[in-house]
Order: sequence, then structure tokens, then C-alpha cells
Amino acid sequence: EGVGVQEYTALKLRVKEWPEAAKSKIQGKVPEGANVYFVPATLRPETMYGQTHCFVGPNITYGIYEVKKGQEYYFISERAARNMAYQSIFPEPFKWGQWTKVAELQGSDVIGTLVHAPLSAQKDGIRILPMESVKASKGTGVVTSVPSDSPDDYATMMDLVKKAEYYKIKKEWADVDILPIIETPSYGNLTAKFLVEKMKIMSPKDAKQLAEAKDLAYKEGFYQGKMIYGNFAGKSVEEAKPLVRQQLIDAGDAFAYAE
Ligand code: A2H
Repeated sequence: EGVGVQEYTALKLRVKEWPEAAKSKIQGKVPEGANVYFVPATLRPETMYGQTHCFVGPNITYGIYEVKKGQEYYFISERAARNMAYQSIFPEPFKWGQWTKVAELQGSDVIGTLVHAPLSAQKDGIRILPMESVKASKGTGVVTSVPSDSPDDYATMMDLVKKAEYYKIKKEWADVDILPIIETPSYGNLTAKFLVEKMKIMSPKDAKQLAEAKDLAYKEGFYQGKMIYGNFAGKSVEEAKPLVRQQLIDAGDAFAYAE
């Protein structure tokens, strides 16, 4: 990928309910009553109202890392934990470059976890689901899904709904209403759906086409998009993006993460 620094917004999705496979792996390692957060890295904080799921790579190894002893823990890739340690994201008593892993899990262990997603219109929570194209080498290895505006997320969601049995998930976990949050002149108010259908993308494995759709969606959304939902409805996406980001950070629901 490109040179230079990518400034992500790292969002904190609090676990409300673990599946059995995860429970047995964290028992005795994560204290009872502690908060564990899935931490996706996003470049589109203004879209967080539209979160419907959160994706992990089923074959990726993740860790649960201590942030505040007995109180706060992050579910992320080992690589992200190391990067965070060198960005002083883990507070005292951790020194720069230090981190503590309390448990290790596969993405497949956490499928079905229910998490609370900040700003999402899905107030009861969203589910952790599998996405084969998640890269262990990017961000935190956790991707929050916004199927209204991300073609990758939309294509993955459609596949999960269609093949719920194959993916060993409950269909209703995947089949969530898609909320229009941004209006654009060329693609309407469900940019990802529009592009995936127009370009006849049939599967999340159509990588080349999806890359093209992602480019188009990103440019149109950022430069021409207008918010039609949330605290900054009426503002342009360009204006709203830093405002939503700051609001999330001020609320303690997100932090800056760079790589
Ligand atoms: B974006 P860049 Cl609405 N593997 O967030 C695969 N994809 C990953 C990832 C990983 N390990 N980590 C982050 N990402 C996704 C929202 C969004 C995103 C929308 C539209 C476009 C979009 C909701 N998903 O990204 O390669 C995350 O998805 C298209 C650029 O570092 C993150 O932002 O440029 C984006 O890719 C980071 O991609």
C-alpha cells in the first residue's frame, strides 16, 4: 500500500454477550465485570451511524490486551497491539513499547458476539461476523461494517445473508436493515448498494471490481456527499467527518490510531 501515514479512528465496541467458544477461552483470564472492546479502525468515522455488523477474519489470531487492569481490555491483532504500545495508547502503568496480552483467540471463536456500537442506529447492539478479506496486516484486523457506504461491507453482508448456513451463523444476525446516512448526486443514498448492483458484483471475492467500487464510493462520498442522518445532518461529509470523529473521541468512544 501507499507510503505515508494513515490516520484511523479506532472505535470502541463494548462486548455485551460472548458466544460459548469465546467464553471458554477467556475464562479466568479476563476478570468478571471487566469491559472488553472490539476495536475496528476506520477512515470514515462520519458513517458510524450506519454500523450493522463488525467483521473479523475467521482464520486470524487475535489477542485480548489489557488497557486498565481488571477494567478495560481491547480485542485486536497482535500487530495492532504492538503499534498501539508505541503510540502510548495503553496508559500507565504501561511504559512506551509495553503491552500485556491476557488471552488469545481465533476470529472464528468470536463469531456471534454481541457488541454495543457507538452512534449506530442498532441500539440493541450488532454482531461480530466473519469476513474472509480482512487483512491481518492492516489496521487492527477488526472492521466495522457500514453496508450503506462501503461496497466491501455490502457485498460481504449479502453473501452472509445468502449463505448463512455455510458460514454457520444465524441468518437474522446478518440480515439487518441498511440505513441511508449519506446522499450523493451520482449514487443516491445507498452508495454501496448502487455501485455493487450497477457493476454486477456478485461476491465479496470480486476483489478487482470491489477495489474500483470502493474508489468511486470514497471519492463521491467524500467530495459530493451530504449527511442525511445524525447530529450533523445537512452538512457536507467533508465538514461532518472531523466533527463526528471529535465527538466520538470526546465521549471516550474512540481514539486516534496511526500506521
Ligand atoms: B472503512 P485503507 Cl463506510 N482489512 O471503514 C480489510 N479492510 C480493512 C481493515 C483490514 N484489516 N481495516 C480497516 N479496513 C477497512 C468504513 C468504511 C471504510 C466505509 C467506506 C470505505 C471504507 C466502514 N467499513 O474504506 O486500506 C475499513 O473500512 C475504504 C477506504 O487503510 C477502513 O475504513 O485505506 C478502510 O478499510 C481502511 O483502508
